[in-house]
Amino acid sequence: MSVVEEQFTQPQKYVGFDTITTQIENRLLKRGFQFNVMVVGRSGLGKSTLVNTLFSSKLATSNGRRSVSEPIEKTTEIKVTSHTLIENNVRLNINVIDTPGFGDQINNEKCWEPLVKYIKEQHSQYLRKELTAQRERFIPDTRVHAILYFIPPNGTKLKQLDVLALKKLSEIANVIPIIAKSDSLTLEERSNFKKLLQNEFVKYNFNIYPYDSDDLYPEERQLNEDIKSLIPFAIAGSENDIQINGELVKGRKTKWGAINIEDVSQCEFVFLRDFLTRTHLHDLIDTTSVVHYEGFRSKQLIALKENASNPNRQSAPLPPQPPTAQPSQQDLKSTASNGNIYQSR
Ligand SMILES: Nc1nc2c(ncn2[C@@H]2O[C@H](COP(=O)(O)OP(=O)(O)O)[C@@H](O)[C@H]2O)c(=O)[nH]1
Ligand SMILES: [Mg+2]
Repeated sequence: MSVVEEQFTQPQKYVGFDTITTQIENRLLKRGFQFNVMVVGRSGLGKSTLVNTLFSSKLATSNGRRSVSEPIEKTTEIKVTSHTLIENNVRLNINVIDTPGFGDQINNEKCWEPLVKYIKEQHSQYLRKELTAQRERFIPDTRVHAILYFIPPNGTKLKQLDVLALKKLSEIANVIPIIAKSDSLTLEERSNFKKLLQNEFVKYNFNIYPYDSDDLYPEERQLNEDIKSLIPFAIAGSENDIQINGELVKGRKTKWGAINIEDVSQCEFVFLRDFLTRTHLHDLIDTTSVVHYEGFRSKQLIALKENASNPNRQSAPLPPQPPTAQPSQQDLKSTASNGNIYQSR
């Protein structure tokens, strides 16, 4: 066995390889980043509104109506919209995957199945591209990096539908549960409901993001612990600016009062936004690749190998090409047809 001896040497003259970090940064900036977020839950819980509030841009059509005569819009199929946001030279391309309201159908049994299928199809498509002889240098990434799961603010235990959906989805993607429309709860109700749901998550043993990992620094581990104590985030969303004490803020005004959604004493929207964009954006993308996709990939490759060594077996290892709901370049062009390049500060 050969032994490699490691020596640390400081070059006598400046060589310049320390610029590799800048070189990587420049390359990454040029390419931009891709973030795919899926919203899941019953219709009317504020899914589309929240996505728009999160990225301070109009990314999804919410069915907030301007007049009572306007029909309520419902998402009836999985719909992907693509947008590019630019902030200080960093280009973030966001795909929002809006899903039909859970529980809208007459038979709601297994209504999470199309979502599971969609997520697996993206993995499968990525794997196919990886396995081609002349693979693309950068495979377009449509894998779902985060699922925002909306729980109704009713203060009760999880319904069977939510238990099964959370279980299935958290096995294959990063699930972030949230209490929707939490402005309808008093602070005490909110805190009790949060505790109840945290106990439910433990009871059903859901694999809720963020995950423990050995290679975390102590401060990262502490941050994850703090976040876990906040999950499910109790949020309220609003696309409108309102006046509170002479100041223009994002909020909701009712007959009874006003809520400033960016005030952490009133709602946890800011914690969710910081978590998604400022502290865990890269980790969500990375975890999707190294945990969820990797799990899928190794299962498929093992099946492929078994099939090859046993030609009598009939099973097809890779699922067939996705028939629908796949954001083709054409779809992306048409859904982002109004040239949605947002400049946010
Ligand atoms: N009270 C309250 N209403 C909300 C909130 N978010 C959205 N809404 C309202 O709920 C309705 C449905 O919102 P929408 O985002 O279209 O729900 P979706 O069907 O889940 O996409 C609209 O009238 C919104 O203005 C919230 O946090 N609190
Ligand atoms: Mg919607």
